[in-house]
Amino acid sequence: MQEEIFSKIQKAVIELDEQGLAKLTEEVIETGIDPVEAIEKAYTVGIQKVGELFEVGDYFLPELVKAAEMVKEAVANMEKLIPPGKVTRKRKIVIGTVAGDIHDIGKNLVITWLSTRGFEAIDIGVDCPVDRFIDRALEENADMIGASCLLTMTAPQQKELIERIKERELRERFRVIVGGAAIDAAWAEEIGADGYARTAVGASQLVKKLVTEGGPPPLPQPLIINQ
Ligand code: B1M
Repeated sequence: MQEEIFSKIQKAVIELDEQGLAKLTEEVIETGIDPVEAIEKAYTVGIQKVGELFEVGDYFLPELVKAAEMVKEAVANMEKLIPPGKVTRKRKIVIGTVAGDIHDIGKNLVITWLSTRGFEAIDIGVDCPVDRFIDRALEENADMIGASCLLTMTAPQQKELIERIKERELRERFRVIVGGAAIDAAWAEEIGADGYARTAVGASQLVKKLVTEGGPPPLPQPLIINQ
């Protein structure tokens, strides 16, 4: 039954069926399906398929925007159901999407997961110049900075962020983690990040690991959570 609902959700996202999706989201909530599983196996898969249709030219920007809005709303409703977890000490992490990039669904999920795991995740939005990450992290007295990136073209911004932190002589002050569909673990290593996670759930595990066993920044090798 769960698998059936998940495939209906994927179909509703792909077919841009707004009303159908809203009903299915209600069904997920009412039947008590695990929201984490629903986000990962249904909504995320649906929006990824829309991305593939966009890539091959079957869908255009308006379809991409509509699907994204539908998924964003549904995911926001689902996120309210994720139970809070426990961590021993509350740490702060400033998170944004890099300059030139306005994708925020994944970043928002990372923030939700971190918040539900007891971390204080401060959202600095999208299209963030490197100094915005650093200034806000200083203002908030944060422990970590997280940069999300979905476009190959803007991945160098993550590198620039680390370079700028070094230039401002703050590299030993902040741990820096990177993620987003445009990058991978090898890139994280190349640019000298302290950690990389492939998914939002992975990001919460990564932050927890960095807090408990990471050592002071910069780490000689990034911690990688490839799940
Ligand atoms: Co855009 N887009 N888009 N788009 N879009 C992609 C990324 C693309 C792969 C689509 C494609 O061509 N197949 C492609 C990028 C190609 C590339 O560079 N490699 C692309 C393009 C080209 C563009 C435009 C340039 C299109 C145009 O204008 N011609 C434009 C760029 C605008 C800009 O940013 N300047 C554009 C615009 C848009 C919309 C506005 C329409 C919309 C975004 C709406 C929004 O975010 N509010 C959109 C969407 C929806 C997508 C796709 C279809 C879906 C992205 C998404 O939300 N995925 C995407 C295709 C795809 O990814 N297959 C695509 C679901 C989300 C849950 O996953 O964001 O990957 P994701 O996040 C994951 C992980 O990556 C990870 O955790 C999340 C959950 O597990 N993660 C982190 C993310 N951040 C992390 C940070 C961490 C750790 C983990 O630590 C800090």
